[in-house]
Amino acid sequence: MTQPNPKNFPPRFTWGVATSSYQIEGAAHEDGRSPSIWDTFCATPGKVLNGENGDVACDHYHRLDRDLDLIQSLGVNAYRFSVAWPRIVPGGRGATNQAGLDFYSRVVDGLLARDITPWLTLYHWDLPQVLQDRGGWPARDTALAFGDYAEVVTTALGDRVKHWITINEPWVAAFMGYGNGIHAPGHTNLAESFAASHHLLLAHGLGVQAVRKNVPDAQVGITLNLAAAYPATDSEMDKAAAHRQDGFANRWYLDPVFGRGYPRDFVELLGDASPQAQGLVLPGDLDLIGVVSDFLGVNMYSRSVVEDAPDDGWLRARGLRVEGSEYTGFDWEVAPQSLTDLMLRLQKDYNPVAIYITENGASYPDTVNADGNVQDEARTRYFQQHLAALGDAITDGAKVTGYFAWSLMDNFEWAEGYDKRFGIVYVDFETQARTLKQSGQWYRDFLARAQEGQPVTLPRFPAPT
Ligand code: PNW
Repeated sequence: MTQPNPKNFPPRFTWGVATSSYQIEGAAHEDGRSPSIWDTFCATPGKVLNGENGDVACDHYHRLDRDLDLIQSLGVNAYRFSVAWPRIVPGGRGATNQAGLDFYSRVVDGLLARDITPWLTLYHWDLPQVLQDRGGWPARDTALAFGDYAEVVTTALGDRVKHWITINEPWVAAFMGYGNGIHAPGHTNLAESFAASHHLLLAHGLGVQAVRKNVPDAQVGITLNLAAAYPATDSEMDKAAAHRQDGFANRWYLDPVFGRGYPRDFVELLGDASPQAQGLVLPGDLDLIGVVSDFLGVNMYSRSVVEDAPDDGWLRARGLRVEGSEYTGFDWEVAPQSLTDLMLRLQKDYNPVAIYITENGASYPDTVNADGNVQDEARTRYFQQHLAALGDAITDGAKVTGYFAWSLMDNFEWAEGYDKRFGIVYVDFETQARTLKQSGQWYRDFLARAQEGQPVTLPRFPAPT
């Protein structure tokens, strides 16, 4: 079996676990939080598996201290979480809700007391519904409202939070929210989705500005979900299809964030649906989006293998299931080598100052055995293979400086409800009991070896049973 070598990771590497607000918090109607587009989407029949929602989720909002102990017991030195905009500015714009800020202040203080570095994501998809009612991400005003919200959060928490992620996965928020409609708010309009993508990137630029202004000693970046795209065959047609897929999933976001503007071939392909053709790219926008940031966050789960498909929609590319490959419970191909390829390609093509893997993980249908253990061999192997692949990329020159496993615990997996489990901690959603899975034990033991000889604080609490 492929085993990662802890020695391949440089000293002071950031090792963490990640979550997001709507997926874990619950307390959806408490302490002044207003509805987000996900509350609305979940309440719309047929949108989320089994009609489930995030009203309770992992009840993290009420179990904060125990969950922070759990995080500490893993021996991580960082924790990535997101702030729910509707808790902070329930009206989308305007008045601040102090109770919302107080909760995240407790999160941050609890982490710092345990010697864990907080990594704060400002937007992980829970847009206040009131802003969707005024047009959502396809409207430029939403980006401006995000700028105000970022101003509030950086002012309130910037004295203690020094690692900021502006936007999580603009591709998913834009395309799955407004293009294929699988995510909230469930619209299906290509032009709208590309308008949304431009305003999400604009929001990133405004977020960087707010962090720089209010937390000058902070590091700030964006998190993109990236998947290396490979042609199904060596044919020129399939190679061109893979290049289009790469434009769609990767270059559309990477190019502007690294100051190059939008990739011209893809603007052309989009035609009337491009933000340029819609007249949405205003003077100064590309400078704002391309402002130099401190790191690139990458969420990596899989790769895509595509063939030319002349009749298949506007992208004319079809993703293929790879014969003989292993697939996760989410039906995503397990493709660790593509992580090495992706990291080296980013280093070569974009030369980022630093790359953090802000999410990586796999979903499988876990069960608790009679002896109380969760033997998630497949997930354990997934982490081992991907960390080995990441170690290879670092050895070959990729400037990767951190890794966050997705996720700390099983949680509300968006359109899949509670059916898909990504946690290294098992959550019984009836009792809210948490059980460290075999993968979590492996990760904890691996981190102990990777951080050997480094200044780490040993957990003050025993691992929960
Ligand atoms: C990410 N895709 O979502 C999110 O950041 C997490 O909140 C989520 O739980 C996790 O991955 C697992 O799904 C993605 O279709 C959703 O390529 C869809 C895609 C990628 C990432």
